[in-house]
Amino acid sequence: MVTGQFLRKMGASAAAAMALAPALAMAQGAAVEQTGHSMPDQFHLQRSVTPIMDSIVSFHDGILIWTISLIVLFVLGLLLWIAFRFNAKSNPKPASFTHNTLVEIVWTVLPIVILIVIAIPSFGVLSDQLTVPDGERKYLGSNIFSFGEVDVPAPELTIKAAGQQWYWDYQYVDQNVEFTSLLMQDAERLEKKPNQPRLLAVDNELVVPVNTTVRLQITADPMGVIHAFAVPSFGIKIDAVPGRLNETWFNARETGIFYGQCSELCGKDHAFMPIAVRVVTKEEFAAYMAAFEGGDYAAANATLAAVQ
Ligand SMILES: [Cu+2]
Repeated sequence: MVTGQFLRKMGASAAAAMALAPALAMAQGAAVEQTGHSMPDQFHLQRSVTPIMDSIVSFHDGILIWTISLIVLFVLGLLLWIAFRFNAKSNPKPASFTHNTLVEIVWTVLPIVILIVIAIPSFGVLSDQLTVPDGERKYLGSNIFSFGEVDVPAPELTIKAAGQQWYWDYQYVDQNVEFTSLLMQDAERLEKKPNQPRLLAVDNELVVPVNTTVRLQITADPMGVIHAFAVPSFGIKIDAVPGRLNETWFNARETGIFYGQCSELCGKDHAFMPIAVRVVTKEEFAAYMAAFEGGDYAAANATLAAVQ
């Protein structure tokens, strides 16, 4: 278990990790079975299906949750201590000093140390997210608090996503074919895709093959505004900036539809430009792409079984 490895490396108590990890796993497993979106009453992050999201989950469950919990408990303890020990009744004669140099140094230096301890592994995750694999670089092992290394193959597919006002355009760059993906309005969704979530279902999903590294280039309409492309299960969140090409990658290990949303407040329909990525088998993808390269997008879509 990656989380366990990480905690051991961090020198944290393995027993404590055991206590929290199953609770998180249970809460997550029960609520989000096989869905690529958040569920009512969901606790914890969305289910991970990529190496990058694994490292984000490890980072969260490993170091962040412990840091946050200990600080909350410590501050709560201080508050209770002050409320009970130093109220007017139990402490009728208040102290008259105003400064304590030692305490001030401690409360300055300690947060700096905590921030550095959090920052170092987070830089590793960030650099993994932003460095497209070349088949040689080891992933999730790029910092001193290693999450456990993963070999990621070089990309076999390049997709460009462009944020528009307010929808996404996608292009398979090497195949030079493109299409537009629009939010599916309720009436149409209830008729064609009744089991897909409201405000996340789109007319044309972005189709990608499973277990394949995909290079993702993100930009926005040059005359438009800034958006952000985010898919929680893939651990992706990257700005879509007019006139600029940002790059990230993913390698999804499960088939299914995984949803995301524009994550940069971009205008009146910001909430209505969802992202739906449909991960299919390699064979299905080959058939899809062959039809699409023939120039017929409707035929390409027809190669895929309808997901309602
Ligand atoms: Cu947007």
